[in-house]
Amino acid sequence: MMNIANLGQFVIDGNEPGVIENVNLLVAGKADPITIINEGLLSGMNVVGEKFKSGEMFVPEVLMAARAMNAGMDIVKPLIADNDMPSLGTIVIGTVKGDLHDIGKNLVVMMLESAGFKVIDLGIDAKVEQFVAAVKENDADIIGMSAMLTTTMTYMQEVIKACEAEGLDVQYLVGGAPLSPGYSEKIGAIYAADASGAVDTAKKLVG
Ligand code: B1M
Repeated sequence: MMNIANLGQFVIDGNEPGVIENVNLLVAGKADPITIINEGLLSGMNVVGEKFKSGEMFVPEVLMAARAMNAGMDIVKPLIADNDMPSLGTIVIGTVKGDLHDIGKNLVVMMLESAGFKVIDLGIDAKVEQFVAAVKENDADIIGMSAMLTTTMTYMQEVIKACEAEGLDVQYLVGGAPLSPGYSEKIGAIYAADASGAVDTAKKLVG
């Protein structure tokens, strides 16, 4: 029978067919779905996060690993009752209004999901009303905003002001090339430089 610990290596290698085959073997062998996720898929993705942070892995490899992990998740998720799914917290995320860049944001989404967060992805060109509605609907802990243009990053402050006006109890995580820690602090948000940093920061925010 397939060893769960070995499954992590298929994720690290971005070997999607390998992940699918071995998750199916584990499921057929009656392995616990939560254990498959935690000790196989997520533990592999954690290694990927560390390697990305230390510069040992690069964006395309991380994307392949995340795709492989998600393929495994797609098999296991239907076997788990919603209440049993491990979740560190809920994050509503989007690339802000006027901005169509989503490669970095998608990477952040994948890493957050891999780390165990429930992520509601508003996609690109996300507007104040969408953020507010999604936070209310999902009782979210964090709003994540991405911007790649100097002309769109200022919109983040509008989202924060609107949420404050609505009295929403939520924290703000921001990132994207034109952002800086100083600017983020000024608008009342926490900055993360990359996808691994976003996961570390999100964990601290809900911890
Ligand atoms: Co655009 N673009 N682009 N572009 N584009 C940049 C950003 C630019 C720096 C290029 C340049 O001029 N050198 C420049 C911005 C200048 C500025 O404002 N300072 C620029 C411009 C000007 C434009 C247009 C205006 C061009 C035009 O039409 N005249 C236009 C704007 C469209 C719009 O958004 N309204 C435009 C369009 C496009 C494409 C559509 C062609 C394409 C986007 C495709 C897509 O995303 N689906 C595109 C691309 C690909 C780029 C570059 C080349 C690459 C961006 C990227 O994907 N990087 C970029 C130049 C560059 O960065 N070298 C450029 C890889 C990605 C993994 O990194 O997005 O930084 P990044 O994400 C990182 C971190 O920033 C961080 O983590 C990620 C992963 O580690 N991060 C977060 C991101 N979001 C986060 C959120 C978090 C935490 C961390 O918490 C929530």
